Amino acid sequence: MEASIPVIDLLSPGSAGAIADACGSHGFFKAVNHGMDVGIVETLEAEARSFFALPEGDKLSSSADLSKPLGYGCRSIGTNGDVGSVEYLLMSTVNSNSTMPIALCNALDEYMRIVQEVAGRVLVLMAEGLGMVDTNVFRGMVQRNDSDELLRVNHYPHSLRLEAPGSTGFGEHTDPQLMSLLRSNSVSGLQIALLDGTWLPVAPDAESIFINVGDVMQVLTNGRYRSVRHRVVAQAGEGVLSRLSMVYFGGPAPTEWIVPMPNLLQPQDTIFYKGFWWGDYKTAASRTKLAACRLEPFLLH
Ligand code: GA4
Repeated sequence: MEASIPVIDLLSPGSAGAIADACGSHGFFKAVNHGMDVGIVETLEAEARSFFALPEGDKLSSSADLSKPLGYGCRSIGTNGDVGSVEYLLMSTVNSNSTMPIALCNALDEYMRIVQEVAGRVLVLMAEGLGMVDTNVFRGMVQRNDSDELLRVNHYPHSLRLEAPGSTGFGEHTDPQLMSLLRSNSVSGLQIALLDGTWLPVAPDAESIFINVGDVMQVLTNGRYRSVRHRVVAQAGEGVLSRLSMVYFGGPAPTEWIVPMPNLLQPQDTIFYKGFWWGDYKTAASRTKLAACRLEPFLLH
């Protein structure tokens, strides 16, 4: 297998096939020609940076209306003792009457709007690459009124890294949803695990976006697309900039039954996973440690 990150031009005629290959081999790829509005991305980056520059008390109180585990967080990830040298904002789309700075709310709303559109296009290509007749099937799952979409803005300040030298930024894990779409500034740190377990650093690229396959997609495709383990390693150097990333997570509705899709199976195929409701999977996931193999209880073989 190629020890480099697949790069896919979303506008090229062969993009669906290239995406299917990348999702099978790496569960990850970099997308260029994605059409995300640069102004909207940069506005959110600037607003998020101003927010993270506020005193800790202000950050906590200004997101207190977002109920746990959503809102502003610092050092602790999830609710089961995981820590990282990271602070973040985590929110679902339904986030109207927030007490966060209005300019930040607007920037988040605008970003959510454009990221949903790009994620939708990528999900269509992911279905097309599998030869599915209904190429809307994945997009439809994450774009229902009750779909479980999340947006996370992660900041890796030098101060937190110095507080805990040698610490990880964000520990290794797979994402539970169908797919995630990440955009970061030009500061490195992201790594993905290859099939043989080695970690491959992902060169940052503020102009591109990065897509990773999540657990639900692995199940729906009966393992043809691979949910990739990834992590962010805090950098030893003292650059001027700190890493800032924004990640969209495309999850289904709580009532969606997740099982290998019959139209992707041949009669002779082995079925690898038991089905589950997304709502139950999410609840179970929230009780696990970050690094846990959350699909293990659903493996049939
Ligand atoms: C990993 C992917 C997303 O960031 C996230 C994370 C969630 C959280 O921060 O609350 C979890 C983690 C993530 C999976 C296991 C549990 C829940 C932290 C954690 C230890 C928002 C998500 O959906 O799952």
